[in-house]
Order: sequence, then structure tokens, then C-alpha cells
Amino acid sequence: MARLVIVSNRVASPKERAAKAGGLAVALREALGKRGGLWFGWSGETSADAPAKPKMMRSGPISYALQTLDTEDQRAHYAGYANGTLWPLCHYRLGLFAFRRSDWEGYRRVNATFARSLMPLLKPDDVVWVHDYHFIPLASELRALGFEGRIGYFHHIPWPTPEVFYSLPSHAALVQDLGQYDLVGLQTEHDVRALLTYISAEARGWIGPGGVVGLHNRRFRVAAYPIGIDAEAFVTDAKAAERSKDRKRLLASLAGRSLAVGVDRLDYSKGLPNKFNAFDNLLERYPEHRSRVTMMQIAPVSRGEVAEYQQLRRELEELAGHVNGRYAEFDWVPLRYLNKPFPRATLAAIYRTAKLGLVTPLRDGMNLVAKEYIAAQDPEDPGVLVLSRFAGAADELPGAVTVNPYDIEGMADVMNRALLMPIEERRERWRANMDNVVSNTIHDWCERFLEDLGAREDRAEESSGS
Ligand code: GDG
Repeated sequence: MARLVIVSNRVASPKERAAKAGGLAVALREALGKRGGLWFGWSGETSADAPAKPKMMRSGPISYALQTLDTEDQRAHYAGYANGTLWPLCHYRLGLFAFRRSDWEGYRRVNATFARSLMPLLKPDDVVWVHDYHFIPLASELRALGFEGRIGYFHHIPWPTPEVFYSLPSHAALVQDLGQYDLVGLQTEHDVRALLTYISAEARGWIGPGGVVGLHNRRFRVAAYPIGIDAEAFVTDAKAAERSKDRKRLLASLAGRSLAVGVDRLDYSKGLPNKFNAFDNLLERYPEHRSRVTMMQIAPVSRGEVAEYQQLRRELEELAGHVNGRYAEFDWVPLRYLNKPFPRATLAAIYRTAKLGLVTPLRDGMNLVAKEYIAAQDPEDPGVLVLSRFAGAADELPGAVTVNPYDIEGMADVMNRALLMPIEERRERWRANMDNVVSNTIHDWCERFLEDLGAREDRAEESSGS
């Protein structure tokens, strides 16, 4: 089995325990452990005279290589092009999208730096798996340095439709970069259609069966690999949570009221103001829920140095204050808004207790919280997942009650319906969702992507041998 090399911006430290690391980090670590391999990424540090070579570490069969970046390049790459240009573009937020040539140049420079730092560590038959929009040009840079082995790319966020994608001045260069991979994985069939439409209409590539693409003398494949969660770990955590201290504290604090929960990074793609407004609207138009339902929104701060995120934080504080000021009683606070992260076991206890899971992003590649909420439910008395139609997860979870997050009254109506839903319907919906969550776990996702990435070479060998 070829050695696996994973590239991602942040690398889960070898010391981070499984309970703390996210499901993706655990699955990637597992894949590396099986094959033996290297995890390459940013060290999290910057300096005015960053060393050209990465810091090396080893833990069992896995090596880690962490590259420090030049301070200004890192800003242009991360806050500039990756999160100021690509993130809003891919989430259909042209109003928040900014393009500066200097950021684009910094983005490319950082990718070239990463390629130069990674190249000496690569063996010719390594399989390289690159994660996310921070690294789209990495394959081009590695090819320019002479790497001919297999390289796969997985895009964790949505791929925008051509009309939106055209707004990006560097659209042609970015798709040409994608062509240097052997396999490009997206979250949903919708994303695949969006990219393939662009490739055939704008880039004049050809599309063959199974998503095989011919573009500028390269042949690669584009396919959907919807990401999953570690379902077993969540079921175990949620069952254990039944008797946990956290669960007891939570139940005591609710004093018999129903709980509706949201867990999202504090990000404008997650539709948090819309969710708060919908809860406000529920209490306004369905007064029977006042003093009977508590909403809890966990929203750990993310990219807190970026102005748009600071603005969103202020807006949410204001909205939460408004809802609570308007409806709170001396023994009931309608909206609990928390900016800190919690351990996974605590999240499992909260999910399991909540009658409603509120996952209402304006756009989301997949949304793992939706799947975690399902995995954590009690099969005998499951809660209802209220899910935005604009999350990739909506294609995967047929039992969710879908909403349009731009329709505030519509969301309030759906919340009301979900709170009143009879047990038989809740069980039926949960079963349909859970079937998907257990049949496509993060481990299956990982194996499928790597199998397809490996299979490409076998096919090429077969055809060149025949
Ligand atoms: C990107 C795409 C795609 C959140 N708060 C806490 C906590 N979390 C965990 C959740 C979940 C993860 O973070 C968030 O994953 P999402 O999928 O919901 O969203 P993004 O961070 O935007 O991820 C997304 C994903 O990549 C994977 O491809 O699904 O569409 O945007 O696992 O549980 N975990 C803990 N404490 C918290 O307070 N422990």
C-alpha cells in the first residue's frame, strides 16, 4: 500500500486526544496510522524570516511536518484570499466578497512555499491528499517541481454555480489548478454539477462518463464524496451522557422545559441571525411556547480577527439581548447564547436532551452538526432535526424537516410544528436519518476517497499495459 501524505492548513497535534480532536482529524489520523504516512500543514506560526524547512515530529507510524510562514504572506493567504475571497464566494455571499491582487499573489506564494517545503519529503509513489480551499494551487506547484504521483483534493465547502464563480477574477487560473489533481472530491452532486457546468461551458473541457474530465491536456475526475461522522463514537458518548453530571445539570436548569439547540462556529455562513429572529418570531406568534421552550445556541468564536466576524458577533449579542429582554421571566431565559466551545461529551449530552436540533445555515458544504444531532438521539424518544435546504446534509437526511433560512416566519412555523410532532412521526424521521448517518461514516468517506484516488492509477496502468 502506497504511503499517504495529507495536507491541511491546520494539523491536529499528535498530542491532541481523540475526545478533543474533531471527527475529521481522528479519521485522517486513522488512515495515516493504517498506511503509515505524513501529515503536512501550517505550524500556526509566522515570522519575518520564516525558515524554508518544516519542523518535523513523529508519533508512532505518523510523521508530522509543520511549515512556518512569512507573516505578510500568511495574512494574504489566510485572512485575505482564502477567507476574504474564496470563503464568501463559495458560500454565495458576494456582498462580503473582496478580491485584491496582492492577496491572490500571497495565496499563490504560500502554496509555492508549501510545495517547496513538502517536495523533498515526498517519495515518487506517495499518494497525496490535499484538504480544502487554502490549497487549490498546491498540485500545480508540486507538478512544477516534478512530482508525478497521485494527488487528490477534497473541497469541504460548497462549489458555487458558474454565475457566482465568474465574479472571481482568478476563476480560470483556479480551475486550471484543479486540473493538476487526479481526483477532485466535492460534498454533493449539486456541487459536482456546478463545477462540471463551468468546465464545459467556460473552460472548454470535455466531460466523460463517471465525472472524468479532460482539460488543457490533463485528465482527472470530479465526484461527490459526502462527508460523514464517527457515528459509533457519538452513539456511545450520547448513551454515556444519559447518566452524566452535565446532563443532570442541564435537566435541572431546564426545569421541565423543552430544549432547542444550535451548535455552529460563529460564522456568517451559518445563518445565526436568521435563527435568532425565527425563535423570536416563534415566541411572538405562538405565545403558547413562552416559558415552555428554551433555545441554546453554542457558537464558539471563529476567525475573530476578521472584521465581518466581529460585526456578526455584535449583531448576535444585540439580537440575543433583544429576545431575552422581550420575553424573559424571572425564572426563564428564552435564549442561552454561549461563545465558548464545549467538550464532545458535553455536546452529546446537550444534543440528546434537545427536542429540536436547529441547523439553519445560509449555505454549508455538508454540516456535521446535523449528523451528530441525529446520532445522539434516543431511538425511543428522538428529537426533530430542523435543517436548512442549503446545507449539503439536506441531500443526505431525508427525515429532516427542511427550512429556507431566509423565510423567518416559515422557520418559526416549522419550529412550532416540530415541537408538536407526534412520537411516531419523530421515530420514523429519525430512523430515515440514522440509516444514512451509520451507512456513510467518516471512515467510509475516507476509504472511498482513497480507494478512488488509488484506483485511478490502476486503471491508467491497465490501459497502458493493454
Ligand atoms: C467545514 C464545512 C463541512 C462546534 N462547536 C463545538 C464543536 N464543534 C464541532 C461540531 C462539528 C464541527 O465542529 C463543525 O463542523 P461543521 O460541518 O458543522 O462546520 P464547519 O466547521 O464549517 O466545517 C462544513 C465540514 O467542513 C466537514 O467537511 O461539513 O460544511 O463548512 O463536528 O461538533 N466541537 C466541540 N465543542 C464545541 O463547542 N467539541
